[in-house]
Amino acid sequence: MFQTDDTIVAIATPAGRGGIGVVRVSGPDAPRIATALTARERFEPRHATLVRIGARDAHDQAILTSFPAPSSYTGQDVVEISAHGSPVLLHAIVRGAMDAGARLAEPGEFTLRAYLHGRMDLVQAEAVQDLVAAVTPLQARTAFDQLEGTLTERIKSIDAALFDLSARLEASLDFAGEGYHFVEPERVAGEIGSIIASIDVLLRDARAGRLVREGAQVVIVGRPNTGKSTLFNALAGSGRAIVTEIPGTTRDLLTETVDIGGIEVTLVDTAGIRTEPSDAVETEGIARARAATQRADLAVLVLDRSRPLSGDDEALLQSVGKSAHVVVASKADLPPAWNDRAVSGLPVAATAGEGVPQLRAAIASGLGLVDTHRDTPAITNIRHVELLGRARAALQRAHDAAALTMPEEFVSADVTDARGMLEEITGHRSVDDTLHAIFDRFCIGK
Ligand SMILES: Nc1nc2c(ncn2[C@@H]2O[C@H](COP(=O)(O)OP(=O)(O)O)[C@@H](O)[C@H]2O)c(=O)[nH]1
Ligand SMILES: [Mg+2]
Repeated sequence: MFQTDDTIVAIATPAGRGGIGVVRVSGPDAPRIATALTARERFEPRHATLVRIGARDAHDQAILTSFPAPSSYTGQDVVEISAHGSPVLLHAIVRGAMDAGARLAEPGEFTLRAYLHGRMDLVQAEAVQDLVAAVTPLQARTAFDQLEGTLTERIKSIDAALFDLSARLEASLDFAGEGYHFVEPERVAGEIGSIIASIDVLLRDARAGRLVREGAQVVIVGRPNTGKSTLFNALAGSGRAIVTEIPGTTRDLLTETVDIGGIEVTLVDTAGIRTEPSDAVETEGIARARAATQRADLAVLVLDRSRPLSGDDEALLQSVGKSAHVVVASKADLPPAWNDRAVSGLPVAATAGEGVPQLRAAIASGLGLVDTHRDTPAITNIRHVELLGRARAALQRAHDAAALTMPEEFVSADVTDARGMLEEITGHRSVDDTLHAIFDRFCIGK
C-alpha cells in the first residue's frame, strides 16, 4: 500500500515567490530526470553543480545536487534543484520532471520513504513534522532533540532490558522440565519494577511535553473596562485589540499566538462580563467569553484595582477558581481602591508594561511548565505517551504475576506485549492507519 519503487517530485519550499525555490525528486528515475532537465550526463555526488535548466518552455540557471542512494534523505536516489523562487518556473520544473517519468509526491511522502527505508524511525519522522510546525524556539529545540534520537535512545534502552529479560524467561520455559531457571523467580518482579521506574521517569515529562508540543489556550476575562484588551496587546506585543474608555468595546473573541515561556499560547481576548449587557451583541459576546473560558487551559482574570470590587468580580473569582487561573490586579499605576487583603492579584500596569514579565512567568507556571528552558521534555507526543502507558500497564501485570511466582509463561506474555507497544512507538512494528494518520498531516515536499 505504500509504494516506494516509483519516482516522486514536489516543490519543497513554501508556495509563493521567494529568493530560492527548491524542487525535490526521489526514486530510481531521479538521475535520469536530472539529465532530462539539464542535458547533462553525470553529477558529482553531493556537490552543488551550476546547471542550465530547460523544462517545458521555462529556462533558468539553477544549482543541482545529486544524492545517490543510500546516502540521501529518503535512502533513494535524490536530486534537489535550487532555482530562482518563481512559482511559474518551479511548476515548469515539476512538470518537466513528470514528463520524464516522475509523479507528484503526496504530503510527507519524502519523510515516509525515509522511514520505510530505515533512514529514521517513526519518532524521528514525527519530530521532522514538529520541527517544521514549531512556533516557539523551545518547540523547535524539543523537536530537534527528538530528531537527534534522544527519545529513540531511551526507548531502545528500555526495550533492550525487556529483550534480555524475555530471553531468559523463554530459556527457562524451554528447560522447565529440568527445573532449571535462567532467571531467579524471586528477582523477576524486582527487575520488572526497575524497568517500570524508568518508564515512569519518561512519563513524568509527558505533561510538560504535551504542553510544549501542542501549546495552550489562555483566555483573558473580567468585567468591562478593566484593561483586558490593553493586557492582551501588551502580551501579544501588538495593537491588535481596540482599547477605549467605553465599557463593552470588545464584543467578539480575538485571538493571537504568542510565545509564553516557550509555550505556543493562543491568547484570547473577550468581551467584558457583566450582569446587565447593553444590547444583544454584547449578550452574545458575553456568552462567547464564558464558552472560551470553559475551553481554555488557563484563565487570566483581570480585576481593576483602581475601582472597588463588585458582585460581578466576585462571581468571576468564584467561577475561574474552579480551574487553572491567574488573577491580575490591573491599572496598578493608579491609586488602589482595594488591597491584597481583599483579593490577592498580581499587580500589572499594562499601559506602562509594568508587571507584564511577571504575568508571563505566572501564566507559564500556572500552565504547569517548570524550568523547561534548561531541559527539553523527552516525550511530547500523545501517541507516544499512550503507548508508553500501555507498555507500563502490561509490565505491571507481568510484575504482579512474577510477585505471585506464577508460571513464567504468564510473565513472559506480558513482557512481550510491552515490547510490542515500544516497537509501535518507534515504528519497528507499525500499522498502516498509524502511518496515514502521521504522514497525511505533513506538507507536500517534506
Ligand atoms: N491607568 C491605566 N489605564 C489603563 C490600564 N490598562 C487599561 N487602561 C485604560 O482602561 C480603559 C479600558 O481599557 P481596555 O483595555 O479597553 O479594557 P477592556 O474593556 O477590559 O478590554 C482604557 O481607557 C485604557 O486606556 C493601565 O494599566 N493603567
Ligand atoms: Mg476589551
